[in-house]
Amino acid sequence: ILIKGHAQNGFQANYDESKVPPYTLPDVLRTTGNVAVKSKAIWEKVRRPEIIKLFEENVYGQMPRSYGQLTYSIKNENAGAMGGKATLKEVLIEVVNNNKPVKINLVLFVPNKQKKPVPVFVLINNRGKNNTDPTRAEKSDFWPAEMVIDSGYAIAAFHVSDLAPDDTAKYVDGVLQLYPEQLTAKNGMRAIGAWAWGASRVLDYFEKDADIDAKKVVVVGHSRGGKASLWAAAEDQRFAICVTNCSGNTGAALSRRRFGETVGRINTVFPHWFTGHYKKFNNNEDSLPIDQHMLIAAIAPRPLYATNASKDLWADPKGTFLSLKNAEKVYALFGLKSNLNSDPPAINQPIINSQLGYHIREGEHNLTAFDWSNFIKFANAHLKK
Ligand code: GTR
Repeated sequence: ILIKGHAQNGFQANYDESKVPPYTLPDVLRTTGNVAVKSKAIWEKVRRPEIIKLFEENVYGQMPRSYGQLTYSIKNENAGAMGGKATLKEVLIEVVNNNKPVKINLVLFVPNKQKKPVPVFVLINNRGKNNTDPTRAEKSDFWPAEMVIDSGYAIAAFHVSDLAPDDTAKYVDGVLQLYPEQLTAKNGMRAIGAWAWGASRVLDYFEKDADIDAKKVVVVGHSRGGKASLWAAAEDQRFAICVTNCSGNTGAALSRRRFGETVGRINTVFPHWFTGHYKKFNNNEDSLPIDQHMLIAAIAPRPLYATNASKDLWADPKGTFLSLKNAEKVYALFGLKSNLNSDPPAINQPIINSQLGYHIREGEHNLTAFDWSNFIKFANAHLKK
């Protein structure tokens, strides 16, 4: 089967459930020192930090802990945007380190009717910049800003190229200039790490914007952006909710299933996304010290919403659902229930009232108005209680 939109480069993907090899997931509730994790305290003090470290070391790379300076300026403000429904702010966020700047261009709409501060959705935009057109001359379901504003939320977006261009050679022209030691280190961050780091800098800005409730930031990403939204929420516990849309391999899907995209394929076609050490696991998934259910678990107890699309087997819908299922026991340590059944829900039947939410949408690999309408419902269910 050739899944549309994804060049196969001679790579043979498995789409046959009966050919998924037998595998054993690392136990999310057992420390590397072989101690069973039975309390929230041990989870938070020992196991969660251990898991974050394993992902840094083996998958996404180190996250720089500090930076020299963060400043911002409002480049454009329009209180009469969207026919008076919203205030547009175009914000330039600038971070300087090692005497080098990185500039993040944030587009932000804040609803005018709502009492401030308001919760916000922020999209890590990995597609065309026209998807987040501040003039609204162009509108796109990839970022349906009017719908989000009408629901009483602010909506923001930044483009990944501001942090690290999505290109095997040019990815170094961004954040990595600020942290040259990351580039030489085998466990240094690469493009996906840089995008996630950028999401945290946007959150730093939200903390300074009186219109925004920085304790209610929903980080959203699609596909490669969804890998970054997961990593951002895992690394930075200030994010209130994580949304990962069709994130697939090295996103929300289990690597050991080797269904659709695999670690070897992703590292070959996108060598600039993950840390150098990750290449050791090409065709060697069983020796990974983690699997992606542990990334979901690292986000606990915060609500997480994952999605797939029925025609996007490349992103392994079943493997995504199983990641969530295998993270449930960590949420349970916090006394939080997930209302996922043992099998994935039917197509277009979202599971919203659950700490771990999920839907599989009819259609192709994409981020659509249907997806967003459910992110809003999920945020309503979790942020308004
Ligand atoms: C594909 C890649 C996926 C996913 C996707 C996208 O080519 O194999 O991992 O990131 O691109 O971002 O749409």
